[in-house]
Amino acid sequence: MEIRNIAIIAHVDHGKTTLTDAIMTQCGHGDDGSMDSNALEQERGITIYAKNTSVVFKGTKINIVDTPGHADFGSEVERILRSIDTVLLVVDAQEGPMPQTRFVLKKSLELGLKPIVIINKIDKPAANPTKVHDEVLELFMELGANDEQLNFPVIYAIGRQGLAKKALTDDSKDLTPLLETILEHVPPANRSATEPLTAQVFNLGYDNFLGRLAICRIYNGTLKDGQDVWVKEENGKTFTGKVTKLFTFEGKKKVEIPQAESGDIVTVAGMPDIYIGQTLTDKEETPAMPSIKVDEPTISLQFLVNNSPFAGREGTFVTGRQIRERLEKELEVNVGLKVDFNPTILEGQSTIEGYTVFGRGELHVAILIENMRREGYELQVSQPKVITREENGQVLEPFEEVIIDTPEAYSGIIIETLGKRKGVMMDMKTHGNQVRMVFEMPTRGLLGYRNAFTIDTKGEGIMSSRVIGFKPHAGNIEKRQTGSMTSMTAGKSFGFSLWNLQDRGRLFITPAMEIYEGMVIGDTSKGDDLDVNPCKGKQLSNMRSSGKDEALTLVPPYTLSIERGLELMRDDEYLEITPKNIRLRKKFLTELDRARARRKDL
Ligand SMILES: Nc1nc2c(ncn2[C@@H]2O[C@H](COP(=O)(O)OP(=O)(O)OP(=O)(O)O)[C@@H](O)[C@H]2O)c(=O)[nH]1
Ligand SMILES: [Mg+2]
Repeated sequence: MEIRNIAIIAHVDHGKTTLTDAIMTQCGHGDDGSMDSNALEQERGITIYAKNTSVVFKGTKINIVDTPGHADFGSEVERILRSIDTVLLVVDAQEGPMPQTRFVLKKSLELGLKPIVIINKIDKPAANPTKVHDEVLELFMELGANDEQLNFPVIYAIGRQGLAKKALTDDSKDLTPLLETILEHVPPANRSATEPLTAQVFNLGYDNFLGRLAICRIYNGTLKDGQDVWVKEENGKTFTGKVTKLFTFEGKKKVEIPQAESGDIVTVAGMPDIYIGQTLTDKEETPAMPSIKVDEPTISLQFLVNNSPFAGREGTFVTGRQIRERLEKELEVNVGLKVDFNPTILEGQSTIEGYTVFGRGELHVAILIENMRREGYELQVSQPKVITREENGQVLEPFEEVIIDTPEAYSGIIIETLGKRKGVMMDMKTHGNQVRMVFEMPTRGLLGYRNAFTIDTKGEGIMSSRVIGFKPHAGNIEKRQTGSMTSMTAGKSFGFSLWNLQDRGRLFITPAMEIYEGMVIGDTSKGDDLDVNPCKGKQLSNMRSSGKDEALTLVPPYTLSIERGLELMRDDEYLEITPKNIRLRKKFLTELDRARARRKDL
């Protein structure tokens, strides 16, 4: 059977997974379920992990990799591009090219791939496929596409209805025009099974029984179950291993096979130390393929053993060793992640065991923490910091391109706020009463801004960003104008005291919650740190006469999630995460210790 290998790439939410699911359904794999199979993916409606599937259309096998569109998971996409022959670039017919569209297209063009462009969601009321087509063409030119690449085929689609067409005026009832274009346009994978074996690992998986799995593209020769292989790296490192199981994809399912030939994408078990970029060969002299480079992390934070007064109450895995082992396991599959296992972090008089974790953004790290807490881990983390670098005596920091679509009425406040956060406006276009603004700003200025953005635009604004590189440090940034409301007592929170406190700011807690001294229960609108008592009951004497007890209406709390916590937290705070709760706390729990620490800082 002939084979075609493709990846589907786009900006977040432009419809990759919906389209991949529709392809699977129309090729007889509807029972496999959505490509977004992970629990967190389903809850959030985004793809987090790149995944393979395989369908047969008109007697040809099409291997497809569905990739995540969120910029934090860009490292997933980069290496996938090395394993396929063509990309389907999906672009929303209303939004047009967005930051991640540019990033994934740039990487594809650099690798010499010739994309197929899919202008998707043409059913949207404000869709403008013709204009978006022009914008995509412009983007190709801007990114230096060669003539062959510029001559890309275009498909118009409604992924959600499983429809694709070659011209907007065509009638269509399914995805056949897209699948046909794939067969015509994507070069058949090399099927020469006789040459010496060369296969490269581009993704990792894990199986409780089989251990680490390597997902490889076979470039030459034949790979067999039970075969002894050399595993090689470009830098010369070589070791031997044995294939103990070999799988091919049928739909999303892995199916065991005795052997696979060049051109195919397979999953290999049996080598616990195998890693992305390594080459499998059957002859010692066969050279390794060029390694796969992944972009560097941009933020770092500490993962610490929980030492709050509630430590160990709610988690199953709480020790430093357990956290360490979990992080080591994560490193096996999470390519954008790095960890410094230097084990202790000093905090005042005491030491807390912990490690420094480096990630590609707040969401990247938040997903890891969320997974850990669901597995029963308990820990606390420090405020995420941007990673800086020194070059020729100059400090550099990561910068991002930010695209904002918002009703015009909110553009003023956004320009003002981003200006304070060192954002520089690069472009501004108005369509009707909508504005699209493009900014360049340090990642540091963006940290903690998403939440304010939602509030400033009353939920109507859309913001997306991606790292464009390291640039000279932009100087000091004045951030949150709010302060923390910290409990000065331990006990159970009382509705009455919360009712009194809610005028001073926004509360994170509800009545009848267990509180400890030093726990941050809200933020203050005035901007000062405030020590409060949320556990104070009402004096019984005034209660009866007033008769207004039922009238104590509490504003719904601003419940902390991991992402909200990471955004809100300040340098002198930790975010405590357990399977049951997320709490914000001061590093120093008593006011006296905080005062001491402040004095030391001066
Ligand atoms: N109007 C319209 N909406 C669509 C269409 N295709 C997908 N959507 C919606 O767009 C949203 C995002 O779809 P996904 O398929 O998850 O997008 P994605 O590109 O895989 O997103 P990430 O993997 O997170 O980058 C969902 O709410 C879909 O229902 C379409 O053809 N028309
Ligand atoms: Mg997706």
